[in-house]
Amino acid sequence: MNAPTIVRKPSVCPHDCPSACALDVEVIDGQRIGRVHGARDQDYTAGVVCAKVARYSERIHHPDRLLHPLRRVGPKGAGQFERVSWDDALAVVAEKFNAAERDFGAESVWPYFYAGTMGRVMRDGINRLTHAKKYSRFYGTICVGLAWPGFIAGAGKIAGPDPREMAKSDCVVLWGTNAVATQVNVMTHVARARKERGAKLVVIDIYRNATMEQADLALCLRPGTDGALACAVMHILFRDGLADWPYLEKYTDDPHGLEAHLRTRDPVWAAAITGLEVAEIEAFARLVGATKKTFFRLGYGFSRQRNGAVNMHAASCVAAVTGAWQYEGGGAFHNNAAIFHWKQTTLEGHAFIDPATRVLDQSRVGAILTGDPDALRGGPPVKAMLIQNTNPVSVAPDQTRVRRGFAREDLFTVVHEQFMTETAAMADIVLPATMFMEHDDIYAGGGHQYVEFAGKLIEPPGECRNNHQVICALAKRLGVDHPSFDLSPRELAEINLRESGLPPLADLIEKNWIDVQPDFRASHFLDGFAWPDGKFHFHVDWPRVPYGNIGPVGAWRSMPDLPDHWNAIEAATADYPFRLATSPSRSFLNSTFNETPSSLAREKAPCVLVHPDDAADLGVADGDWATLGSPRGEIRLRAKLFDGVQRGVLISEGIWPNAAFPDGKGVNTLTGADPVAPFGGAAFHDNRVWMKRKS
Ligand SMILES: Nc1nc2c(c(=O)[nH]1)N[C@H]1C(S)=C(S)[C@@H](COP(=O)(O)OP(=O)(O)OC[C@H]3O[C@@H](n4cnc5c(=O)[nH]c(N)nc54)[C@H](O)[C@@H]3O)O[C@H]1N2
Ligand SMILES: Nc1nc2c(c(=O)[nH]1)N[C@H]1C(S)=C(S)[C@@H](COP(=O)(O)OP(=O)(O)OC[C@H]3O[C@@H](n4cnc5c(=O)[nH]c(N)nc54)[C@H](O)[C@@H]3O)O[C@H]1N2
Ligand code: SF4
Ligand SMILES: [Mo]
Repeated sequence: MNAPTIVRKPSVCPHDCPSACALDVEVIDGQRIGRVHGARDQDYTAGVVCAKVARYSERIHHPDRLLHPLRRVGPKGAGQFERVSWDDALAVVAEKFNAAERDFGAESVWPYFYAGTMGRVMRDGINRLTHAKKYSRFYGTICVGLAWPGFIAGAGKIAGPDPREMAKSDCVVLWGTNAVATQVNVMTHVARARKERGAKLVVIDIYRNATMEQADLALCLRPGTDGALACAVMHILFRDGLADWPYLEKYTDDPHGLEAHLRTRDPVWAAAITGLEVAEIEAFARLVGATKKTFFRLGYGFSRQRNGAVNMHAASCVAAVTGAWQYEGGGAFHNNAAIFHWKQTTLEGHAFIDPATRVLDQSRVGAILTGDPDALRGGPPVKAMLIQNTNPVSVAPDQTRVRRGFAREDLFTVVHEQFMTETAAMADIVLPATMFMEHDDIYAGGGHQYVEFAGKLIEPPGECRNNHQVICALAKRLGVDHPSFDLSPRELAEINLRESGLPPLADLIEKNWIDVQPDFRASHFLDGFAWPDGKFHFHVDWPRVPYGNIGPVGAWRSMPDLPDHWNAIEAATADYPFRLATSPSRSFLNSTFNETPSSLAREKAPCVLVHPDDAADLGVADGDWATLGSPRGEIRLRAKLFDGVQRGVLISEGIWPNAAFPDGKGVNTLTGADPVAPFGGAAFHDNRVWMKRKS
């Protein structure tokens, strides 16, 4: 027998992760995937990938992959399906979509997608069909809806210093991101700064996670209190002469107004709100005040609170008061979305858009499917859905309502998936999807500055088809006759790059990735911030922040105009005495990888971390079963005693399959889908709950 031939091929990790790693993949005999490595010669990835993607062969060659189209035969959600041909499956979809359109109007069809793949053609192409058919449009709020407006409020756009500059920093502040678990490459650059420059690492989080374990200064505060911390830090900077006045006068809107406003927001005030010691707050302020090259790496986690946008803005303001933005290795960075100037004109079929077509909020899928008139924005019920790259029955907030919605016998759903997820199990038609090494696409980093290409490396198994094929085939059957549905993924990628002013596809294919970081002056806003007046804004007129397409929602009228502790969170009460965060786990990526054996083995079982003193009060011992209840529902899981949280705070890591819980109810049973100010989104880490021992 011949030894297998292993060829190393370039690729890109498609998952919903700011790292968008450049990969170096072992392809065995041209048919199978072996070990996956990080590309060594791409300087952001720098040879490192997370363990779950290194073992991708487990996922791509998983015995449970969907291989054939299926049609439901039993009752909704019972999991009884029969195999059908692609032709028959697509014919049923077209018939049902057309029936919904005929009886309830085109807006009764709602294509629903998210970032299960970050490939631009495969992820965003669904919008072309939506717009061509005037179906209800999709407003993606679940992830960035709070963080992005919060960052734009100050700097004017989502961009900032080159993330590789973390390695040139004297102090890196990881604020509300568990980077060791969620974007491991950040730690590569932090490690360099520490090794080569003796840089300090500050971690601000609500529990002692793997990232905080590495910190020189660890600030473990109460959830939803980062605005108070940021205000007290800026108070100290002004008080102690550590504010950079020449910078403030030149680059910010109203430093004197800010200073006056912060006079009452002193460390004693913030200590009471955050649960931190005054000395900890003073030490943090002194460190960032004295260290000009401080890089504030602002994560998503701390924005997933009902005051999250305000807290994100407040944290970004600290870098303006110290003037850190001026220096290489300094400033505040959240995500690089704006540097790519994506124009999705052809890919998303912008020419087809009718602005009168309603837009429905992703996070409110439960309310929408159960007929809430406000969530439906006064329009018709949703009667049919096409779902790609997302698993709402598991990941969306207020799961009880989401499940009730998907269980409607009069709702027709088609789910295009790689696995029989909880959402696919509720479908009428299930279509098998390719994985990234089985199709072509282009990608861009959120946490870095590369545009990347990844080509098809192996043939898909069974009858799997890619998202683009399904969208184009459906368009044909639904009577859409437009050349944009006849293009190949490469042709669409080529057009997308050209419309965006990015390098041509041929260059990308040849080089694998292209660096589009703007120059130093632009990245550091040295010629002005992205507001018309060129200033960093301490004052925020929230409804005017250029973000969002359904207008202000929630409690936006009571949002503070200057950085503050905005008391909009689900504070604990006598009935719900704990605050629960549902933080990501290291070995799952949202609900992805919760099907691979090694990730499951590492994460073991769903559990809740509880402070030992709280556990003692409740009579709960390590490993006991516990019940958690929020105003939205109850779940059962094991308790784990853990002293790395403040009292009254609970953490449950990871989006486990709902079936991993004894009652089949997942963690999102507890989370709320009330639209969060200013423009909607989900406060996944902001839940008041009770906890009981359960024998
Ligand atoms: N392994 C793994 N990687 C992932 C994901 C995953 O599920 N697993 N998900 C991917 C996706 S879609 C995203 S958006 C990113 C998100 O990645 P991150 O930006 O890291 O955001 P989160 O993981 O939601 O939360 C980060 C940390 O913030 C903490 N936190 C919660 N509330 C507060 C608060 O009020 N204040 C402070 N200071 N901290 C708080 C959480 O407990 C958590 O430790 O990660 C991506 N990468
Ligand atoms: N409790 C709690 N809930 C959360 C969060 C939290 O922190 N706590 N985080 C929230 C966040 S930030 C996010 S972004 C959401 C994400 O939630 P989801 O959008 O559900 O996230 P993923 O698990 O990334 O991707 C979902 C599915 O996409 C499929 N998929 C991948 N590639 C393709 C493809 O090419 N084609 C097709 N058709 N399917 C594909 C995968 O098989 C997977 O089942 O979850 C949110 N939910
Ligand atoms: S760190 Fe993120 S981008 Fe990199 S391989 Fe892992 S999931 Fe993919
Ligand atoms: Mo996300």
